[in-house]
Amino acid sequence: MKDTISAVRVTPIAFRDPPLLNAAGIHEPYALRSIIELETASGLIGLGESYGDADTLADLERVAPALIGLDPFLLNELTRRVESLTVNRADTGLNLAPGTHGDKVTMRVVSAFEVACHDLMGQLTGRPVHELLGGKVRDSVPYSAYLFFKYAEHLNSPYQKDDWGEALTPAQVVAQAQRMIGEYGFHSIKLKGGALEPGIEADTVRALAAAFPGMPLRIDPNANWSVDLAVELGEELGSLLEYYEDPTPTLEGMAELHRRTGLPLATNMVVTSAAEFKRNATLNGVQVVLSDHHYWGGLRATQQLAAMCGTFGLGLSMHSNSHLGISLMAMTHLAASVPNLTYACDTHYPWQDEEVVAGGRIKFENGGLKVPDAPGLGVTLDRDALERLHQQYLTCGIRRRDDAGQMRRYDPAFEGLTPRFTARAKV
Ligand code: GKR
Ligand code: MG
Repeated sequence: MKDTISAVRVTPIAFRDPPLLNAAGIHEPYALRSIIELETASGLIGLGESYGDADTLADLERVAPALIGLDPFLLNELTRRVESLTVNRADTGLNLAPGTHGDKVTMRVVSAFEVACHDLMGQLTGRPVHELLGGKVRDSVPYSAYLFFKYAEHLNSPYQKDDWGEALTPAQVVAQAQRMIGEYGFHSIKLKGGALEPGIEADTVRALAAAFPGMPLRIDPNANWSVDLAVELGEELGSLLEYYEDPTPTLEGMAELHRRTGLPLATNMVVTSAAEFKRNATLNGVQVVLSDHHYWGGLRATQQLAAMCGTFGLGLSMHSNSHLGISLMAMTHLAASVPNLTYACDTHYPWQDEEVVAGGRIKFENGGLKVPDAPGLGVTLDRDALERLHQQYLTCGIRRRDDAGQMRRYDPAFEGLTPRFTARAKV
């Protein structure tokens, strides 16, 4: 049946987010997302989820009217219409969220609507999204336990305290891992680094390796270590790591690190576009690319990235920012359809306790998500939850993610310079 888009809705939401530490500072008490609905003439609704910062919302709203009348199968036409209405800007986004950078406006708007078009195509054909992408090559998509150093509570916020408690020492992070792995069954670990004194982070990697022998382990300091420090810690920790994620800034810095250590390096910071992919092919800065359909141009463009990784002999993994269930299901369909996505994907999902999809929180089984076979993405909206999270957006006062500004509430002198650490503290 031929159907066309008759209404487009973009709803900003805010959901609770714990005080997680990273290279840029600390998570604010609420994370922002946009929920995209493409309604068709026959009454179907295709869903998407994207960033919720003010710039992304404005870009999505500007394009929305131009999608009326579009056949959701015509993705090339979708791209043409988005391109005609969006302009890439100077790169001012948060360094840790490359998808929000000004130079990715067109790609992230295409991505947001492309996922919702896939949901519609699936509903129109009675096929799950993974079948539109070639079919699943795995029945369950594995995710990793994403650990963070964290404070016990937020300052000056109605959402102050989560039940995970403080994690500022190796023992506390091991306890966090035990709980997360116990509850979700994950079979690999990612530790967000670049936040505390590097010696503590190195001790934490060693403590995790001792507590979970043989479990694949990654650390991601988000480019907050100088090359020399990354070499020193890489030589110490390398044998414990599955891959070493963005320890040091720039492709050139990563290339030097790889030359000096031989370690496999991964990134979601320095290979975030086709142009950077090309430069990496010359420099050999990273050997594993972390995909993210929210800014690579959607599900099909991420499959093309996977093919390029295959051609250039690079590994492929997937990273995330704070997100809810529509993103999680899009990631799952995509990951299920990519044969060379051989690492467990990241997800922030265990850090959230709210949801916007009907049925509430999506359940992991044995560290993975069963790939749904229902038409489309396989999720629908809980309208009451959408309204509640939208009201939370209206009252929370946050309009752009600002981890450094949030950190200045705790430490007014915090500058958030990168790389912040050039050596471990002398003992
Ligand atoms: O949520 O603090 C965070 C992460 O650091 C996120 O912003 C990163 O984009 O998880 C991401 C990563 O792998 O770098
Ligand atoms: Mg990363």
